[in-house]
Amino acid sequence: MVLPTYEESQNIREVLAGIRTALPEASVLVVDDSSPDGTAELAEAFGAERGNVSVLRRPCKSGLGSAYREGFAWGMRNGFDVLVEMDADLSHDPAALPSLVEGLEAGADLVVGSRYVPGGSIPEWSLSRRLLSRAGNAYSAWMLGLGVSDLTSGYRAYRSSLLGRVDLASVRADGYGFQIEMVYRAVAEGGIVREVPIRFVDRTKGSSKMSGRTIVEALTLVTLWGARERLPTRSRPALRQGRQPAWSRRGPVRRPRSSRWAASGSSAPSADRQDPGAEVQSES
Ligand SMILES: Nc1nc2c(ncn2[C@@H]2O[C@H](COP(=O)(O)OP(=O)(O)OP(=O)(O)O)[C@@H](O)[C@H]2O)c(=O)[nH]1
Ligand SMILES: [Mg+2]
Repeated sequence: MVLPTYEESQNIREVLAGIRTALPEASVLVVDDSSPDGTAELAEAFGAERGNVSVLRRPCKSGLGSAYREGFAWGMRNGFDVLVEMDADLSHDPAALPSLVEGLEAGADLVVGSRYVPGGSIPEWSLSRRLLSRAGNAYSAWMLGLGVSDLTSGYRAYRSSLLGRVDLASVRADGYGFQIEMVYRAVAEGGIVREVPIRFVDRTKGSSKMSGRTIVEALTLVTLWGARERLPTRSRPALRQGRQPAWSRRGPVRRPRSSRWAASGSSAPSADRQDPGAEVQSES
């Protein structure tokens, strides 16, 4: 479990206790950016009492994307087969952890805890906030041809073997963009992505660190990537160059609902297309 923290002193003990209840065997890595409120010390104290908590202290606030990159690299170096990410502000209910891990056991490479599949919910959000999030997700899915309804969710489980194929050091985005980029790259690597429903609640303690800048960054990157997807194959950059399409490795795949091929009226990719395919499944 990788938990990025910045000033989560009011939440960290409760989050760690919830994880311990939901997945008693899980090892937790808290990636803390020298929170002035003593979050790292509280996590270490919890670990001293209950065990199995490590704290990676970074010198200054360096962003969510880089915290996850360092946390995943730590997890892979230490030989973990499954790496889970979640926020440390109690927006993500630790009780949902087993369903994420079960999704991997059922064959997925990435399981996204989704607010937007049947059974998922965000009970407290206003209609306008809901619409903004849905629109951003729908735009990103359409631009990138991904059949995932909650691309910005930060509650996920990855197979390490998938993360090992993604060049983490070159992942550019932070915040919401980081979550979108990771699905995009997972699919580009032929990963099987699945969504399971989660209930997302707003934090009640501490303050949000997300800014409008991360929304602008995410939309800008998605637009650039989507434009690149629409270039002729030979003009595409290294991310997709030279990769054998996933459908030729794995046999037939279900196309993402919003894929370009579906949009262009074709139900299946033709053999000469260079775009990687991916199996994207939802579970209600
Ligand atoms: N290490 C580290 N953690 C961060 C940083 N920014 C945010 N976090 C953590 O990342 C998680 C998500 O951050 P939040 O501020 O809750 O952002 P959010 O959940 O997308 O937005 P809200 O809906 O406003 O809560 C929390 O556990 C934060 O403590 C950072 O720069 N470094
Ligand atoms: Mg939050």
